[in-house]
Formats: sequence, C-alpha cells, structure tokens
Amino acid sequence: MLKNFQDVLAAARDSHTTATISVAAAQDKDVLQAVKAAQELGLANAILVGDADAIRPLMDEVGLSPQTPVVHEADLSKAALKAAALVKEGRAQVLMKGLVNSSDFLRAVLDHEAGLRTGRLLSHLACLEIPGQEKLAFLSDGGMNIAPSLAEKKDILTNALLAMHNMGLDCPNVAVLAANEVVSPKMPATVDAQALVEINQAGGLPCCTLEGPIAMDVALSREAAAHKGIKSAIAGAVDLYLVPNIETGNIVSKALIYLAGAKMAGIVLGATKPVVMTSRAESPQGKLYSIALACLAANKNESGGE
Ligand code: COD
Repeated sequence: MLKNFQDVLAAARDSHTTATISVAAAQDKDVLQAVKAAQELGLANAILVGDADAIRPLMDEVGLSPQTPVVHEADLSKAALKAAALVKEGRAQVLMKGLVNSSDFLRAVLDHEAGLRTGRLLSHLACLEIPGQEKLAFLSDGGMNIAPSLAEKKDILTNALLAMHNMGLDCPNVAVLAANEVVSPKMPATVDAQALVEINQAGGLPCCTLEGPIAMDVALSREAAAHKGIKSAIAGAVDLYLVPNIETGNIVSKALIYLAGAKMAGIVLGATKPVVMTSRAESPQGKLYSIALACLAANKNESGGE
C-alpha cells in the first residue's frame, strides 16, 4: 500500500525503468528542479520544450545537465503542442505541464494531430498526502472535467480505479461526495451518486467499495457517521473521493494544501501516455511526486492504450 509520497518515489524507483518526460513550456525554475531531482533518482530524463533563451539560464541556475535536450518554441500553446507531439512520436513516454495554463495544455493533449487521445474520457486524478492521515487520499476530478454528466462520472471513476489498482490498491473505498446523504432531485449530485451505487452493484465499475451520496464529514469520520446514524463501511477509511464538479475538487485540494499542509501530485488519465499536470504554483517537490506517480503509471501502462 502507498502510505505517502516516499512510498510512491520508492515504488517508481524500484520499477527500474527510466522514462523520458516531454515538458511543455519548461521555462520554470520549479519544473526544472523537479526534473533534476527525477534525473538524480533515476526516474526520468527530459526533453525541454519552450523558450530556449529563458530555459538555458534556469538550467544553469538549478544545475541541470547542459546535455538535456531543449526544443525552442517561445509561444506557450505551440510549445504544449510540440511537447505532446514528441510523446506521440515516441521520443518521450510522459508529457508534463510547465509554465502554460491548464486549458491550453489540455487542448494540446486533446489535439487531433499532436495529441494523446484514446477515444476514452480523459480525467485528472489528484493524490494528496495529508498530515495526520495514515494513507494517501485520491480525488477526482478537480482538474479537467468541468461539470461531468453521470456517464462522465462513471468514466472518471473507471480511470481513477484502474490507475489505483495498478498502484497496488486492489479494491479502493470510494466516496461519491455530495452535501448530505439524502437523495433529492433538487441536488443533482445526490441523484448521480445513487445511480453510481447502482452501476457499481451491477458490476459496471472496476473493483471498489463505493458509497454515496455521502457528505464529507461522514466520509472523513467514523464518529460523524455514527452520530448521524449512518451505516457506512467506508467512513473514515476513504481512498478515493469523487467530487461533483471541478470547483469542488479544486477548492478542496487547495484548502488541504494551504490550510492543512497537504502535499499534492496530479496526473491526467485516459490518454495514450501518462500526463503530469500540477498547478503552476505547486512546489518542486509536488511536481517531483507527480512525475513519480506518472512514471508508475507509465511502467504499469495504466493510462490506456491507443
Ligand atoms: N476527455 C476526452 N475528450 C474531451 C474531454 C475529455 N475530458 N474534454 C473535451 N474533449 C473533447 C471533446 O469531445 C471535443 O472533441 C474536443 O475535446 C473539444 O471539446 P470542448 O469544446 O469541450 O473543449 P475545450 O477545448 O473548450 O475544453 C476542453 C478543456 C479540457 C480545455 C476544458 O474542459 C477545460 O478548460 N477544463 C478545465 C481545465 C482547468 O482550468 N483546470 C483547472 C486548473 S488545474
């Protein structure tokens, strides 16, 4: 079981495979520090795509080998497309977001020519190490799908569960989050949650113990569940939180990072190759953890085939 990011780093190192990362808009010190740490750990090499005049001095500053290939493209969206194309051509096995905004980066991932589409829904999976918690928490989708339909929520769950299975979590506990446990048409998240429980009962999802609708207090605390008189097999032991929309996921993750000192890694699932997508404000350490998570995914080929 992966209890924390040290376990993720160790598992990625133990796989003894070195991936090449194609970095989109690599002119960012934190990204280059993460790439350097990944090289030193033997996890990955890199091709840096972006503004070469800005990248080279930063490489010197962080002590990244001058042998690391740099592909010049000053325009941010074009750099994202070029970085994706390198992965598509097989010159790199992992795509990583640098100093480009998430939407432009994701448009490159989805580009019909250069991109890494599979025909499956692509979704973002966040992995959080939260101080005081005994295991990693996974959350989806706070990074890509804005207001997922029921069918998209099923795909988001499938992507996350397959990835977690490949990380050694065989049958994760899943909370389909809502504001409370009562199903009401006035709160569509509760209706979808009930439908997802039925889909899972009918065998429509990869192995998991899924409950919903479930409020965050019950998901986090066995005592809260007992107090509210709710019978739950997963209260206080949730592995994966499915959020109803992107705002919820984004806000929860950022609150955990800034208020609780959580560390976060982020990857996009469902593409032909693993994709590292963290916030531009994420620390070099968070970016390194994301690379390690993506390398694990790459080695296990979990993100899906062509
Ligand atoms: N998976 C597979 N295909 C997709 C997906 C997906 N998740 N999203 C869109 N597509 C396909 C559509 O089927 C269509 O063929 C094409 O892409 C364009 O679809 P649009 O018009 O909905 O796409 P865009 O380009 O307007 O938006 C797609 C984004 C992923 C860029 C958009 O959804 C977005 O900006 N998401 C939020 C990113 C973000 O800001 N994250 C928060 C910060 S971390």
